[in-house]
Amino acid sequence: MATPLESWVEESARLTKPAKIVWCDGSEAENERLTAEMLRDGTFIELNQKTFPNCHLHRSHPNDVARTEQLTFICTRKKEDAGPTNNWMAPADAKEKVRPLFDGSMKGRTMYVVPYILGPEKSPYSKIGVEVTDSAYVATSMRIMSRMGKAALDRLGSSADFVPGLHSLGDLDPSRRFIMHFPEEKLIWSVGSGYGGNALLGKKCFALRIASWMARDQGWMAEHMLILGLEDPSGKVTYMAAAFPSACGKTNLAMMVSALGAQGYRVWTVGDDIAWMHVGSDGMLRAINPEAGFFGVAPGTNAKTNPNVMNAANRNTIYTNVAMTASGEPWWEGIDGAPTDGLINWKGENWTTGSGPAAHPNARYTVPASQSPSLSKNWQDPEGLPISAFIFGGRRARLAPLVYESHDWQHGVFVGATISSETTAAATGAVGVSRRDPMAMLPFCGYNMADYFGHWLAMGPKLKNPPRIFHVNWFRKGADGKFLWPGYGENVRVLKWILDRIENRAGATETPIGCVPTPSSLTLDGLSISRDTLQELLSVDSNDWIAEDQAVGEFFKKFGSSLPPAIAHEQKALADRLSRSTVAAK
Ligand code: OXD
Ligand code: MN
Repeated sequence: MATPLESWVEESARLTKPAKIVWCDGSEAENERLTAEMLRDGTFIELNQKTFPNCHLHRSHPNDVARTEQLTFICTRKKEDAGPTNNWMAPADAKEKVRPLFDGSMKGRTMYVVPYILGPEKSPYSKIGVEVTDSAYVATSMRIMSRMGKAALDRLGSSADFVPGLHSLGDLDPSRRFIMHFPEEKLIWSVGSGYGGNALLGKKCFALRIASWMARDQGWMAEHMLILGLEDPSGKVTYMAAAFPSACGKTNLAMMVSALGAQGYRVWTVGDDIAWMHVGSDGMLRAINPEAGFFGVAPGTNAKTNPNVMNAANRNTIYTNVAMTASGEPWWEGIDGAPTDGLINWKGENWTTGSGPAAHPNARYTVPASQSPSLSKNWQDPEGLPISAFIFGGRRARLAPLVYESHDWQHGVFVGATISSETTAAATGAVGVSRRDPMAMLPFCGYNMADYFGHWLAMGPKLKNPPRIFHVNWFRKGADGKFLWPGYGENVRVLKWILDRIENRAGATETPIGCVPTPSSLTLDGLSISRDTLQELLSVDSNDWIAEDQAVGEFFKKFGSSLPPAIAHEQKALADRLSRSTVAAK
């Protein structure tokens, strides 16, 4: 008798009508074969194999270069279960609309069956997905981003406990592009895109949208968070998880080379994008990284901003939409070194000064986590690593201080629910526009965000030692429009303050929004930063915050009566603290 997986693959093949079906085993030999095929048909362009062994360049269709949030749907029976921040379609309508696009979409093409594990192979918290796709690029990318192939099939056996994801490139026409999630039946359908989060279905579709739904039902958390360990001079490692919106520096922070290395503070990478967290038997929140690779934004990456990834991405790496030098090396804006003669842009054209960016602003590297010199030796701990702090952040040119700590769990959930950031090239649409992005999950929460806030509120009391909750802002600018804080490796100074708060040894000043560092509690030796700049970085302007809190109130109105009362209470309590502080200042 056919297993549930075999039946679903047969059903998918009946619909999409591929010329042949290949079950991926994840082996080296298979990877070599797919790579050779892609080099032959032009899907891959060979990079310089001497300096970048086993590295390849893929150029996606120019209209298919980022996640398309407007074409991404949560398909639940009841509209209110998707909530006001998601696009919604009824499951039957979604299938009726999209099925014809899959009908015969793989004619003359190969269907790859890509089984994968999200999370460490032996972890009880890991889960299995199977993606059926007509893109060899997707299959080889999934091999880097997850534990793909035989290990997943062995773990699955004849069980039906997997998340199926049907993917086809279709005709790549945006008017026939849909990324559909059916959380009630744990199913994903994606058609018309071959790019990133739209096509690598284990990432945003399963590990965040479907998993957040499962996590709410099952009492755990699936979050858009990096996981890092901060080692102190005694060798003790404290783990932290941080949520920043897309392309706001999660990968760089997770892989940071610490500016306080000489003092014994080092940063270890566990994950750069997604954290799955369960209540451990010790009452701590324990995090695993469901992924096995980094799909990071290339532009802006260099030996200063992320030396570890520069060392990791020089072998076995797939590059997408970067530029290529005359000697066949990847190139992008912000890399070390100016553009050289003969540069080819991301579309495959000769690049000339003034002809626009050579690399697409959302160009990516796909690199195995195991290649990073910063990878924690515990990154595959099956029980997950204990999280002592959550850090929220975004790009805020004004307003938010360098770092502040929330008063307690409920207040911290409010802080996370109100984060806001300027949009980036990770999604299509205008760049640089401020938007609220609660917990950096706005594009990734698979259910009603008001219920998601409720789930967060409910998680705190289940923990003996809930993580302390902080907010950071590396992007504050002075009156001259320049960044006030140097960022990158220097951000370890803020992580150290967070650690010192956890260990009850750092001073802080109470403000209406939370506790900010006293200037002397930050370790600033070796950094040239003036007293005035520091003061500006840490300042909290009550009048600006009153306007912010009112905007937050407006944002929350979209959730109507589903907004948890505790969140509304926090918004009001902040307004009261702010008005008391402006009265006191008069
Ligand atoms: C990503 C994103 O690719 O958040 O990680 O867009
Ligand atoms: Mn992300």
